Amino acid sequence: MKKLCAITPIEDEDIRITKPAKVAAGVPAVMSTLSHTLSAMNVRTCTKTLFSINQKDGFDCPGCAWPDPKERSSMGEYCENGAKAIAEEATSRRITPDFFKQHSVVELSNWSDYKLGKSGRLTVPMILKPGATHYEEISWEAAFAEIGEALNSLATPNDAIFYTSGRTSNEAAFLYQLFVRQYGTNNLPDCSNMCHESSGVALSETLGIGKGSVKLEDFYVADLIIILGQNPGTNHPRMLSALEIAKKAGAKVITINPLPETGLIKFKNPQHLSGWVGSGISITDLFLQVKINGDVPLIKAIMHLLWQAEEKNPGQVFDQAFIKNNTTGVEAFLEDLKNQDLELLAAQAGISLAEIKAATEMILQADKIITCWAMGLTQHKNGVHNIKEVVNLLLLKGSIGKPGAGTCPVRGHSNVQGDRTMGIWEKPPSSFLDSLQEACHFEPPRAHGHDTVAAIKAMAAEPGKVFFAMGGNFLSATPDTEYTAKALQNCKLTVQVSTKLNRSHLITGKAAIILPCLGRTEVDEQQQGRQFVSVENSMGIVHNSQGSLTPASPHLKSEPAIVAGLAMATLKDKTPTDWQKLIGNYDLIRDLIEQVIPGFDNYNQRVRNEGGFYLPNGPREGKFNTTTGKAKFSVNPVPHNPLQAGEFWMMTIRSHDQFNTTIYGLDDRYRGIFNGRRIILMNAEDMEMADLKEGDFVDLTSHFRGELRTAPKFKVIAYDIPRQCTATYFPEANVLIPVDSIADKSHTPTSKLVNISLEKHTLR
Ligand SMILES: Nc1nc2c(c(=O)[nH]1)N[C@H]1C(S)=C(S)[C@@H](COP(=O)(O)OP(=O)(O)OC[C@H]3O[C@@H](n4cnc5c(=O)[nH]c(N)nc54)[C@H](O)[C@@H]3O)O[C@H]1N2
Ligand SMILES: Nc1nc2c(c(=O)[nH]1)N[C@H]1C(S)=C(S)[C@@H](COP(=O)(O)OP(=O)(O)OC[C@H]3O[C@@H](n4cnc5c(=O)[nH]c(N)nc54)[C@H](O)[C@@H]3O)O[C@H]1N2
Ligand SMILES: [Mo]
Repeated sequence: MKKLCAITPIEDEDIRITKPAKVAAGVPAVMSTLSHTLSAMNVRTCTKTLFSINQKDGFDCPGCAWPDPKERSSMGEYCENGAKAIAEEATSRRITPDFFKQHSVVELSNWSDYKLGKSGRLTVPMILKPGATHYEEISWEAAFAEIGEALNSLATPNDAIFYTSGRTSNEAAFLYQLFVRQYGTNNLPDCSNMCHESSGVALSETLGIGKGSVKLEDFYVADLIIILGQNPGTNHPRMLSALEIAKKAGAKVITINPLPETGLIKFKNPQHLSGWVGSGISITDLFLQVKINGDVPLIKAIMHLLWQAEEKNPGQVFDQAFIKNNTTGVEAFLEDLKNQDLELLAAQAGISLAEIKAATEMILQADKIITCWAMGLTQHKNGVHNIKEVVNLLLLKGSIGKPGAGTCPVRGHSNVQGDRTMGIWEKPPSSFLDSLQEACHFEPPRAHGHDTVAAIKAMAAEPGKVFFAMGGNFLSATPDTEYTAKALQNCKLTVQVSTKLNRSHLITGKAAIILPCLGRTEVDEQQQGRQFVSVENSMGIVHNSQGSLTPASPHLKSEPAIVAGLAMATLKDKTPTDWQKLIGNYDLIRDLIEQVIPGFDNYNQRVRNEGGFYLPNGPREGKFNTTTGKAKFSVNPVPHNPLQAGEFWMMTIRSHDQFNTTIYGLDDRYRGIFNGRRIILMNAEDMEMADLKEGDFVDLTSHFRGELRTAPKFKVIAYDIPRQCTATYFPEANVLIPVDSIADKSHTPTSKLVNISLEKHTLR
């Protein structure tokens, strides 16, 4: 029998557990930076790269979307995890055609994600022909022709799916959507569908723009910063520097999280001398250890207390003038709030009344409040409600549209926000399509396309589709890994534009193609000379990014050049666009963007200004482009997540040594977990009730509408986490997340809440 590819290989691990760290960053972070970078590249490349990250003439860190301060640190404006991201890309290891001759696809699929990633950079286009066991080399021209032919043979363009991960530059993203729409579909799912889509939906409905409203400078003058469902010490380490400045200027911080994340407790800034020798700065003033998905009842309880205080002292608590002039819906909102039962809310949140009162007191005192959040709020069935409830709190306090206050959804991928601005969206607004039609002289399709989950289901439902990915690792990042694998294997062709080898190259359609591309750190030479690209950070600032390293291979193409090659091979003479000309000089792409997308006037000139330029943001100026023309209060019900006997809530989180599905290393230093990833964090009392000891292995089963999914062999770790709550790492636990378990409206997979049960390990 033909050996099958492993979808989720399981390695034997010798996991070591210590106490969680008390302080984030400091000297251990510097040591870790050096060990990761020096093991991947030589000292010269290492220093050259680290010092040009996020500098004004350097490249944008591919690590995350946190903005750069005006004053850049001379020690390099990067963090430990940004350095790991760079080391991963600037590694000196290479994957050559010989590598693929030596290792069959089945063999590679049995390697861990860690080992796949450490194999090095992809260097030449490769094809896996139908029925073949090994990838073989193919020329760019032949690869484009194969893909073009497959696309043109589909019954309808809607049988093709074009995924984007969030590292793609504005220029590449714009060209990509232009090609896809000229080809004839809006099937443009992206990683945002699994990430901040709930934020986009909630903020658009309530405030009129799907982005945050604060700038970095606002942190420095805020009275209070509330951080919900986010772990910046690992995922946005440079945010800790902003929090450090805010704290020194007198701001208070409330943290809402089921886990006491080290970075939010204490921080030693490695970019200052004091971070090397001092004892560090305390970040959180009040930690509310909420149950998983307990945020709505918690915020409601706080707002109920605020309302009681306002009743006692009218006009002293709420910003009545702001509410009157700038909002709608406050009556229905207050009606619902008054009728809430405080004790019940506290129980649902898992927070004591005393702590809720302490939080309320801090909010009462604060005039300028910033709320920050990430996946802990968005990846829930009620993800949209979670964020709308956060907006309600800001509106009551008039904490939006003034310095030091507003919304801060902290984005993930370094250009995920820019990609959406560029039109990577399965549901493009008609105004965008109208401008595209006018500027680019073609009729874009109007019907909405598939988002990520819908795309998986469409591929599973019908054989013979074509799946194309601009970056990312679709198989491992999406939910329900076994189901998604079948969906991809059902395709006639799957294509990945990638820098590094990952599991999506190994679990493929009948045929598969790998197109290797330049990374951020590398020089991009085109016909008219050296090019730069631009990106939009989490706070709406568009700035340029230019690589300085010699490309990993002379055969790599830039993402814009790949899109152009594909467009010419697929559309042939049916395109009104001069693709060749556009990629000869990216200024021409930016000219086109300027014609189509509002806010990009004088793009070429302004993007060359130091620090870039800021995109228009209504809420920042007190303008709310909603259906009522004002900011909207909303009524968000308390979620109910019943547990059957023996069940727990499970959230999937990131360790300190990973970037999504890229596994940099096997440690989660801050949480005290070393040398392995198949772990489950549990409350010690729950363990006792379940007759489990630390170090026991368990098999996990998820329960959803009568469907069962299993994942074997996770090591139990006793951890400071609320009762009934557990945590595992993404992507190991993605097999347990049902494809139909998605957020209302945003369709984001509920990666932070799945019901599971556990049995002592016996499977496999
Ligand atoms: N180094 C590194 N940097 C990254 C990434 C990476 O993988 N590695 N990924 C990037 C991407 S794409 C993204 S989207 C971001 C992700 O950044 P985060 O959202 O910080 O990442 P997660 O690990 O998913 O962490 C979610 C946090 O939410 C908490 N949480 C879970 N459920 C709940 C809940 O119901 N309520 C509350 N209040 N909290 C909850 C968890 O305990 C955890 O602290 O980071 C980006 N930056
Ligand atoms: N269970 C669970 N699932 C989740 C999440 C979770 O918290 N829990 N988080 C979700 C979130 S927030 C996100 S954003 C998604 C992430 O989903 P994706 O964006 O699809 O996944 P990544 O792991 O970031 O993609 C990594 C791959 O991108 C490629 N790559 C890196 N740099 C470049 C580049 O410059 N160009 C190109 N073309 N390719 C490049 C490399 O080949 C690398 O292997 O996962 C989601 N999945
Ligand atoms: Mo993300």
